Amino acid sequence: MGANTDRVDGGYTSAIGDGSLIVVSNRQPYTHTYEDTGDTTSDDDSINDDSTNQDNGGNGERAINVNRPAGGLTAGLDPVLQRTDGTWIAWGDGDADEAVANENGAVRMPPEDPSYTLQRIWLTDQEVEEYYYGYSNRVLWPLCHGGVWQTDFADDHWQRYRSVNRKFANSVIERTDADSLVWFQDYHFALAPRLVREEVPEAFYMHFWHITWPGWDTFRACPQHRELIEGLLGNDLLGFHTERYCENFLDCVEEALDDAFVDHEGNRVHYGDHATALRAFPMGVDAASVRRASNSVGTEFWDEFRANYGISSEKVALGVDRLDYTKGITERLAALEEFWEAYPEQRGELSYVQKANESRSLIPEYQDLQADVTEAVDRINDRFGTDDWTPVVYLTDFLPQEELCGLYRFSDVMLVSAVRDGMNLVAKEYVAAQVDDDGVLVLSDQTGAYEELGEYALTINPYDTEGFVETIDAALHMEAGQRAERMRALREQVESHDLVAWMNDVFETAEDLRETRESPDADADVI
Ligand code: GDG
Repeated sequence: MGANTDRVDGGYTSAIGDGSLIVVSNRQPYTHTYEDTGDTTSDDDSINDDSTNQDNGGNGERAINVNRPAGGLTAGLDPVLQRTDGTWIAWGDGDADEAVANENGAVRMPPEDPSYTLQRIWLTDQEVEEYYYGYSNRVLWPLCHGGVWQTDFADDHWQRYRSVNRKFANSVIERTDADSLVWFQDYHFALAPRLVREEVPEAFYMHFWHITWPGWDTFRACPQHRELIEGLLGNDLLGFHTERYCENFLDCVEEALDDAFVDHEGNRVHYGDHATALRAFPMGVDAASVRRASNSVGTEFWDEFRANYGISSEKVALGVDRLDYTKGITERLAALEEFWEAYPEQRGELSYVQKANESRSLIPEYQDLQADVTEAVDRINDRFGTDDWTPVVYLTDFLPQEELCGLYRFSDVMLVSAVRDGMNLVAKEYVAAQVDDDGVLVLSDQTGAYEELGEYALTINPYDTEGFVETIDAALHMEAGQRAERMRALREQVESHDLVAWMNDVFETAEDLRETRESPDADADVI
C-alpha cells in the first residue's frame, strides 16, 4: 500500500541534489521481531502491520518477522529513500532488530531489494521510559495540545530527552556532510537540529512537527521553553500542519528569545547567524490507495462485518482513534448517550462502531482514559441495549487497510471529535474512501483538518454536547443529493492535496530555500 511516489518528481531529487537524504524519526519503517514472541512493542503510534517472514539462514534459529510500513508518511517516504539510497535513523524497538543489524546497528532495507540504510539507535528501558514516555509523551504531547495540567515536568525526563537527542544527533552527524538533506520528524527531536547544525553547518535541515503548536500562554509553562525553541531553530525549514501553528510558534520565539528577529510577514526567524523559514504544510493521505482499498471491499464484507458484530440497525456511525485523550472519545460517547436519550426513536436505528487502538498504556492518564471509555461503553450498552441491538460496538483489533477502508466506505456517518488534533488523517481517509459519495463527515473544529474540510463537513465543537447531538441528528437525516454534493467537494480537496502532493510541496520548498542560500542574490522571498 505504498504511495505512488512516481508522482514525487523533480522536487525531491533536486532538493536532495548530489547529497543524501537522511530521515530521522522515533519509529522505524521496518521492525524485526521473533515469530514466537510476536513482539512489536505495539503500545505505540506506529502503524506497521504487514508482517512477512525473513529467511534466517535455516540453521534452526528462531524465525524472524519483518513488519513493514503499512500506510501514511512512513510508507510514502520508504520508496523515496530506496530511490535515493538514503539513510533512515530511528529507534530499534523490535526484539529481533539487533540480530539482523551489523555491529553498528545498521541494516539494509527492504529485505528483498536492499537499497537504503536503516540505522537503528538502541535505547535502554530507562531511556524509553524517560525520553519517550516521560518527556515526549508526558510533557511535549500534553503541552502542545494545550493540556498544561496533564504534564509531568520531572527533571529526569528532561535530562533523558536531552541525552537521547544527543545520541540521535551523533548518529546524524556521522552520516551528514555539506550536501546532505536531513529531515527530522516530530516532537521527539526538538533539540537534535541545533546539535547537528553546530557540527555540520552547511547541510540543509528540515523538520516536520506533526502535532499542534500552542500559543505562548500555554508554552511558557514549560521550564525548558527556551532550549526547545533554540533547538528547533537549528533547522532551515520548520513545517507545521496549519498557519495557526506557525503563527503560534513565531509568537513563542518572540516572547522567549529577546535576541531573535521574527519576521511575521516573511514567516521567518533570524537567530544568531542563521535563518529558519516556517511554512504550513497540511499533510494529506494516500487517497489513491485508500480509494483502491475501498473499492476492493464489496457489500459482502459489510454484511459479514455486521453479522460478526451483531449490528442490526439500519445506520452505522463510526469512530477510529488511538486511545488518546486528545481524540475526544469520551466527549463523543457522551454526545451519543445524550442522542439516544433525546431521540428514543433512534434506539435500534443507529449503532456506533468505535475502533480503538491501545496507545501509551504505561502512562497513567492513558490508563484512566481506557477505563473511562470502557465504562462509558458499558454504561450506554446497559442503559439502552436490547436483545436485538447493541448501541456501541467496541473494537480493539488492529485492522488490515482493506478492512479499515471497508468500515469507512460503508459507515453512514464518521464522527471525528478530537478536542485538539494537529491534523487528523482519519477524517481525510474517511473522505477518500467514500467512493459512493454517500457518507457524512462530522468534524471537530479543533482539528487541523477543519481548516481544509470545515466548509463541507458538518462541524462541531466537541465540548458542546447539545450542538453535537443536533449535528448527529442532522447527519442522519441529510438527503442523498446534499450528501453527494458535500462529499464530492470534500473528496476533490482530499484527492488534490494528497500525501504525494504534500511531499512534493515540502521537497520543492526545501529546494527553493537551498538555491536561495547558495546564491544569496536570488530572490529571498521564496516562501
Ligand atoms: C499524529 C497527530 C496528525 C488507526 N487504526 C488503524 C489504522 N489507523 C491509522 C489511521 C491513520 C492513523 O492510524 C492515525 O492518524 P491520525 O492523524 O488520526 O492520528 P495520530 O496517530 O495522533 O497522528 C495527528 C498525524 O500525526 C500526521 O501528522 O494528523 O494530528 O496527532 O492513518 O488509518 N490503520 C490500519 N488499521 C487500523 O486498525 N491499517
